[in-house]
Amino acid sequence: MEKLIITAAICGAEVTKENNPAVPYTVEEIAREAESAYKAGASIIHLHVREDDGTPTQSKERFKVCMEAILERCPDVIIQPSTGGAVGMSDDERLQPLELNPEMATLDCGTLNFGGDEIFVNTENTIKYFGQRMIERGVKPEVEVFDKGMIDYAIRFAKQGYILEPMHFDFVLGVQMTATARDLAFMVDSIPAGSTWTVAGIGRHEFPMAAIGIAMGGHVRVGFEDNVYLSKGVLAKSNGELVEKVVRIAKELGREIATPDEAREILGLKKRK
Ligand code: KMH
Ligand code: ZN
Repeated sequence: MEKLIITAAICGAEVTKENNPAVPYTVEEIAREAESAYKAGASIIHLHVREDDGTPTQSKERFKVCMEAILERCPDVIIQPSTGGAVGMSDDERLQPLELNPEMATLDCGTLNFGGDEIFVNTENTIKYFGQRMIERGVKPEVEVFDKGMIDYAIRFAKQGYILEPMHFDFVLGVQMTATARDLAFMVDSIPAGSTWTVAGIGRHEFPMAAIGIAMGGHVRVGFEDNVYLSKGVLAKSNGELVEKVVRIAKELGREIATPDEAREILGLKKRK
């Protein structure tokens, strides 16, 4: 089987220090959490950034400082900024980190309920606009899908030239859709041949989905954005602890861990100078 790419979603936009005091806000905290995940075996950092008080921001300047701080500690890691940002942000606000020419960025392929009255809006025009901007800048999208209909959107938009193939999908399970082995198998079966995929199980689904994903030959995302617990009732002390647990599961199942350069090879990324 291919080596395992571990993505660490270290920060997110919704989780707070009240959920887990180790959730990073400041530049120093974000760099610390990225380094802990990288040293444990993560080759991709999925990045949201915050103001020092925890307010989510898509500011290009804040991303720049955070990305530089991460690369100082993890020189070869792949940084994948979010273009999802936080619920309620405008398209252009969300797209700011693309101006820094990252190797990858997320491309959310549909609108969904996000708890309470919150709706995470991604209209057809938003998806096309984001896809086009990523093509222009040579940024590989991580096609983020929260249900099977979003895969169908991605396939349609790829046919129309808004997303380049082969696509790399991230199945985020346990938000809109349930997170079972059957769900994951259905998602994997629904993507075009030649695509790559990662699974991100939310909350208590994080490690069961990781284990199934590893056994199926896919890739895995963990991190505070998705889950703050190492096991039931035990808060993780760092993102690194969550990545270490995935590495232990992978070793038991005979999957080797991909370095950032091996992840680039698998995903067809060109390393930025
Ligand atoms: N924070 C969510 C509203 C992404 O990173 O692209 C969007 C999100 C998805 O987290
Ligand atoms: Zn995110």
